[in-house]
Amino acid sequence: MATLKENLFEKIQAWRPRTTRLLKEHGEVKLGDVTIAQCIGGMRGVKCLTTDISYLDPFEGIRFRGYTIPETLAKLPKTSGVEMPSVESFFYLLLTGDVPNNEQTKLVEEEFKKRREVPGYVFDMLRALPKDSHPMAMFSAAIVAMQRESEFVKAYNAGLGKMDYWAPTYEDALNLLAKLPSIAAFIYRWKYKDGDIIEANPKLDLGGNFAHMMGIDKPYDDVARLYFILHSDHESGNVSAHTGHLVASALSDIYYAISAMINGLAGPLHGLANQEVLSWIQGVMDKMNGKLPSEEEMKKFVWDTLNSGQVVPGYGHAVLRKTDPRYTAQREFCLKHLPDDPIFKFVDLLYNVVPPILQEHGKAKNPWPNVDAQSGVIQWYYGLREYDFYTVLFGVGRALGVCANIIWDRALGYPIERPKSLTTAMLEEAAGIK
Ligand code: HAX
Repeated sequence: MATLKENLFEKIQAWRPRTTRLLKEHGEVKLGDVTIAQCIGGMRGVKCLTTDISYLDPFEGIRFRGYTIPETLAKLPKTSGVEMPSVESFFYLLLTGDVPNNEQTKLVEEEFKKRREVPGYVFDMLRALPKDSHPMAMFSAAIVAMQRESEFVKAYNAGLGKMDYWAPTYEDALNLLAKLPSIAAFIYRWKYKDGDIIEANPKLDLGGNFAHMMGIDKPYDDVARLYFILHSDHESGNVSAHTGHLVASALSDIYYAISAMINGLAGPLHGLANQEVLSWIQGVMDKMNGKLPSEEEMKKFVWDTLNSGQVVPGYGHAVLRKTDPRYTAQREFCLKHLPDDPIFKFVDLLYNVVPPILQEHGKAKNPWPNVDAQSGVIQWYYGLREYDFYTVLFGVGRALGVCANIIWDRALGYPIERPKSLTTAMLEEAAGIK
């Protein structure tokens, strides 16, 4: 049977002529114009990136390799006794575009298992950091510390040709992805559990092993699988995916690129919003002495946040214009496993209260909840209450999508990214006001 890398290479060879043809024969075709508002306003809606790993429709939400979230969860193979597909089967889909059978899933499982050992110096380095460092800073540092392991750098320095860049990038990506769960779990147990580290269990899949190393019982293995899958990719323009792609476009290796990706994810407007949501909820709960507020009381808390000039975390999105299906998938999980949980009730009450308020407030283009509004409640329920760790979980998931993207960037020979900037005076001149 062919290896994962051989299967991928077959896909790459079949894909390359499509990109070449578009560039050579249709490179001048226009996809849109850029307005001053887009130039000043964070390039919102400018069509200037290509990815085939996922696509985000404003109203439908994310599709991974053409499949919606419910389709993805239904189509991927599952082992008996678990509710969610394995992360390994999902990564096969992201990387190759094919829904794997059990044998193909095994190929990824074996790749991850043989690459799982984390170099000892990474743990030494983490132990040397102040314990009050943010877990995202620890995670980013651990990843970049492994840069010396890069196969891409070795091959590049030895004179590798451009068409082959993808191959050592694939090695780096798999080497890194296989290690991220152990590093994340180490950070958690080191920082919050007195350094009581739980060794990996090589018999388990990535999600199961992560739950084991975190020291959290079933069904947290399924929570981990669902969480990593849902957070993996959201096309290429969001801060984390774009940062990973941008840094890798300079031919910086995967370790530099994914460490940078983590740094972008750590912002409160992006991945850190899941931490912010829980912290916001806890703040309200403290004020209510643990009691669930009435709808009227909740409205007042939301308005107080807005009136103090802050955003309501977990609501709004730069692209989406409806409830995030990643929110819905997690909500369904909550309805099944923790319907009576007080924080879930709280989150559900917010779902009723916040959108009309944001509409009345009149600023946010999307008043609906995003992925981060729902994800913390599940973690909290299963005992992971140190909410500044939540974005690390997001990072483990997001790395799956960004690594798959970077491998394909290299396979298709995407160049260094370099958009053009203008001065304010130039914009004024274009507007005819100068
Ligand atoms: N609460 C209050 N105001 C909001 C808001 C919210 N949830 N969402 C947007 N707005 C405001 C913006 O701050 C902006 O105000 P100004 O004109 O004063 O600058 C205005 O509405 C227009 O913003 P927008 O065009 O609707 O949204 P953007 O594309 O600029 O930003 C954000 C998208 C996700 C950053 C934004 O909605 C936000 O800050 N949400 C809260 C934080 C959050 O949940 N982030 C996670 C998003 C999902 C994600 O990436 N996860 O990782």
